[in-house]
Amino acid sequence: MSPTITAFRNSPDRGRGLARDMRVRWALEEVGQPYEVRLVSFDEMKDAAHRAVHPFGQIPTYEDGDLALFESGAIVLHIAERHAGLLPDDAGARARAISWMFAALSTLEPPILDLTIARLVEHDKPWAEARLPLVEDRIRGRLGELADRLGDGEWLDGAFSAGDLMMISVLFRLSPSGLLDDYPSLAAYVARGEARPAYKRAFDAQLAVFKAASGG
Ligand code: GTB
Repeated sequence: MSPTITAFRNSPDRGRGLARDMRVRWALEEVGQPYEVRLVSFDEMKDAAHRAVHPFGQIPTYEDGDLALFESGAIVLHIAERHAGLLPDDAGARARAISWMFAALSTLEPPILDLTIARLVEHDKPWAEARLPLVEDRIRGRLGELADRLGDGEWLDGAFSAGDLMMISVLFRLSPSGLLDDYPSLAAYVARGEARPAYKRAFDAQLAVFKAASGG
C-alpha cells in the first residue's frame, strides 16, 4: 500500500508550490515512493476525523498503515529515514543533514513566515509599514549567514540531502518577495533544487490539483 498525504483541495497559492505538501511530495519523489493524495477543504481540515491525524487541523499529513504523522519536518524525516537517497549513511553526515532540516524549520522558516503574515495579514494595521523593514532585516541577516556557509558549494554539506530539500523548500517561500535576488548564490542554490527531476514531478503534481480545481 502506498502512503497517503493530504493537500489543499483549493490551495490559496494557486499552484505555485508554496504550501507545505510540496516538500512532502518532493521527498517522496526523490526516494521513488509512490503516494496517494487526499485533498481537503478548509472546512474538512477542521473536522474531527482530520484532527485525529492533525491536532491543529492543517495539511500536510501522512498515513501509512497504522502510522499517522503530521508536521512536514517529521514527515520528511520519516521518509528520509526509511528510504535510501535523502540521508547519508555516515552517522556524522546523517546527523548534520538532520541539523540542516531543523535549521530550515526553526531558524529560517519563522522569519520568512513572519514576512508572509506581515504582508498578507497585518498590512492594514497602523504599525504595518514600520514593522515590515524589521521583518525583512531579520530575514536578510539569516540569508547572509546561510550564504556565507554555503559559499560556492553545490549543497549545504556534501551530497544533496533532506537538509537541502527542507532548506530549499523554505527559501522557495521567499520567491514572491524578491528578497533572494540580493543573494545570488542562494538564488542559484534554490534553482538547483528546482531543477531536480523529483522536484519537477512534485511541482507538476500539485499544480495539476490547482488546474483541476479551477477547471483548467
Ligand atoms: N508546522 C506545520 C508543518 O510544517 O507541517 C505547518 C503546517 C501549515 O501551516 N499548514 C498550512 C495549513 O494547513 C498549509 S501550508 N493551513 C490551513 C490552516 O491552518 O487552517 C502554509 C501555506 C498556506 C498558504 C500558502 N500560500 O497561499 O501561499 C503558503 C503556505
